[in-house]
Amino acid sequence: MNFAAQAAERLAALGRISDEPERLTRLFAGPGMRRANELAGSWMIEAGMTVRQDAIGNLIGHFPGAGRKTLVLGSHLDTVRDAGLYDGALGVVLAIACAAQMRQSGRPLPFSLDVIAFADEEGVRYQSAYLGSRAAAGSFDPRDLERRDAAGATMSDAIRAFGGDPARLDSCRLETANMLGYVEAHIEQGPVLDKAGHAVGLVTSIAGQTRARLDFQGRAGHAGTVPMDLRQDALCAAAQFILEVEQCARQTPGLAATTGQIAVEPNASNVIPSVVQLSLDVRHQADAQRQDACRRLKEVLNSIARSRQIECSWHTVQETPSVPCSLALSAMLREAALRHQPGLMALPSGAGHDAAVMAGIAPMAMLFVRCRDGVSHHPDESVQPEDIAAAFAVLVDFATLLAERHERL
Ligand code: HGY
Ligand code: MN
Ligand code: MN
Repeated sequence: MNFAAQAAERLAALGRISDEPERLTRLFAGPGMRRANELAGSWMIEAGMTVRQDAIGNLIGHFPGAGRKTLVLGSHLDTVRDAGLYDGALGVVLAIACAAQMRQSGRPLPFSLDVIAFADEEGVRYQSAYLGSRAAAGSFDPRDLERRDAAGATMSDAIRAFGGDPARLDSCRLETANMLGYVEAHIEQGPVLDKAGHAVGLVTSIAGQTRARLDFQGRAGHAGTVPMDLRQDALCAAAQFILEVEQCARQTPGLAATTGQIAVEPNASNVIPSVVQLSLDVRHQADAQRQDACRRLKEVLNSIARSRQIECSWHTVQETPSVPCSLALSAMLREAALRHQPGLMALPSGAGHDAAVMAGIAPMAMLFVRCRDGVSHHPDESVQPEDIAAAFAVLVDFATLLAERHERL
């Protein structure tokens, strides 16, 4: 079977593994992740790798090579709610296939090859992204273990129930002294490559992110009897803030800001809302710009609180700095890509990736793969088989170039 057909079959198989019956949702340490790890683990073994699952649930395939160095390839197997087939899974399928190809080539590999399927890049279940890669990079915050999901289960209980060990997350830390680098292939999740007619592209940097939770505390009341000028309506305050966030992002070049989640109490049609909880996601390639935008939004929040006599509070849940890709690894990725595509674009990633965390412990590079109309985080996510084949060829050529030149890194 050719690689593209195998990849399509494997992505479809992963797409059928979900925590929800009607749509693809595979969350950290859930039943879907267990089955996805089993399936991807079987592919790693087929590729000639030894396989282990670490204490947080990362799946790690190891292909021994000569020498002490290790190249790490990977992406994530968790998804958002109602996800597409390719975000994360494509990078894992490509990495396993690249390892299999390097083994089948018969040429001895001058470094070991690890493939990691990270346990939680999206952060959907516990509102804290990159749990798997943070554990692997040694930057996991143990206080996160006490976070509770929507059902009230703590992260540590979820890890234990999954078969992991929350008391031994230090053991997830990768050996970095001999790590050549981390390279991730991932769909672009934007329209740039599609508009340019390019199958693959090179990533220059990954945007920094601020994820926050905003609480609005107003006063419940009867929808029919409380006069409009005497209300402390938490939902109206939140609605005003949401539009201010949109305006701030529209007016700040390069800023993306999103309020994706909202919870309203008591959530009854005839009661003035008393409590609202809102998520906020702010991103920019330049950290100073992102931080300045957050400062301005905090001022807006305080002004709304005063004018509406609402208590508002901002809780920063997670901050991830903008990270540049390794010039040396990217140059090799560029050389490999130009063998398969006459022109090559280099573009920043507005989306976050485990690569942003791995950049903290090793040189990092990313290969973007075109996705139709840039649609992602949606079941309409779509990648052409020939683009998957192109990405595979680039990744194999990159690993081959690295095998020839790794001493010069
Ligand atoms: O949200 C993101 O940027 C990524 O898809 N987790
Ligand atoms: Mn995603
Ligand atoms: Mn992703």
